[in-house]
Amino acid sequence: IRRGIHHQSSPLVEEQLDPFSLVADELSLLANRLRSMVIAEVPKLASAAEYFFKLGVEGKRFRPTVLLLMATALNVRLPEPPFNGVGNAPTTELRTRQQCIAEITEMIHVASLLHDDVLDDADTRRGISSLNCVMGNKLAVLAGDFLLSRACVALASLKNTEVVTLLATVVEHLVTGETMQMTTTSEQRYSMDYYMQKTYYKTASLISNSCKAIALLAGHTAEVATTAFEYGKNLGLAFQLIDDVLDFTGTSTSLGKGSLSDIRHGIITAPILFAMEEFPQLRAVVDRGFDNPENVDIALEYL
Ligand code: GRG
Repeated sequence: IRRGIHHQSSPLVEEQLDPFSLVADELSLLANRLRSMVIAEVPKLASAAEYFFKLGVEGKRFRPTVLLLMATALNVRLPEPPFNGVGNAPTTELRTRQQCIAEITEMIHVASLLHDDVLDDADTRRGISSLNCVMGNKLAVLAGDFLLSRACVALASLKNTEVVTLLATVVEHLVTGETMQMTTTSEQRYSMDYYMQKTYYKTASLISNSCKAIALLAGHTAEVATTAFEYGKNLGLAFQLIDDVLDFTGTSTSLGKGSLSDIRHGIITAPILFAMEEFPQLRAVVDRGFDNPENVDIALEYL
């Protein structure tokens, strides 16, 4: 950021600071690889599974970008004395295996989006009609299952049991986070700890565990792998906090889905929890529920 401030007039520097442009070539390779990895035998399933891998509806590719940058950072190791000048260069094979983690992560992510839209009865995703809206709930669920299966096969091909366990556990975490959200009791609803735990499972676990997988594949120590995990965890939590703020401040066009969807579903996120700390009277408004749109407007006044 500091470099950006000093060189604001230089488009070259700005471009170098854009994390997505740093891995642009690999992201287009990933897009092609993903398209070939999600081809299904039965035509209906094939069109459902490829729905969010088509050009223009690929999403931000936040997770693959973080992972490819993490790989870049971790594959270059500081020489340890006595340095013999060889042995530290990252191999193409290593990079390919890390690209595979980025692909698996994106497939798990899209599978979770497909299931999430069914559970929420959402009609928009990534600026277009959700898959459940276009092909129905049943095919959307099956397409998500299919993507998870393809992700498992790709994971197995890495032949690294620790990495398999990490990413298989992420699927459990996604399901756990979603269940926590669905079954929140009135007491848990106002607990910041509960919100953070749910957010770790729902969003941060995928990013943190895949960052750790990148470090393990590069042959780093458990200590470095844990640091990569912590980095991914904090980034994932921050990502969700911003996503929650955007739900209040964004428009349907900027979000690619309806705004105010959390509060309308009665889901209490960080902006409300923080506002409640400052304005305890907000609790009575939240307790009334948000079936009545007027109550949504009253709650928004506090934010
Ligand atoms: C089948 C794996 C699986 C899970 C089932 C439904 C469910 C359990 C989990 C839902 C998890 C979920 C959707 C969490 C929200 C994570 C999140 C912030 C999504 C939005 O990510 P972006 O903004 O989306 O990166 P794009 O579209 O840009 O990829």
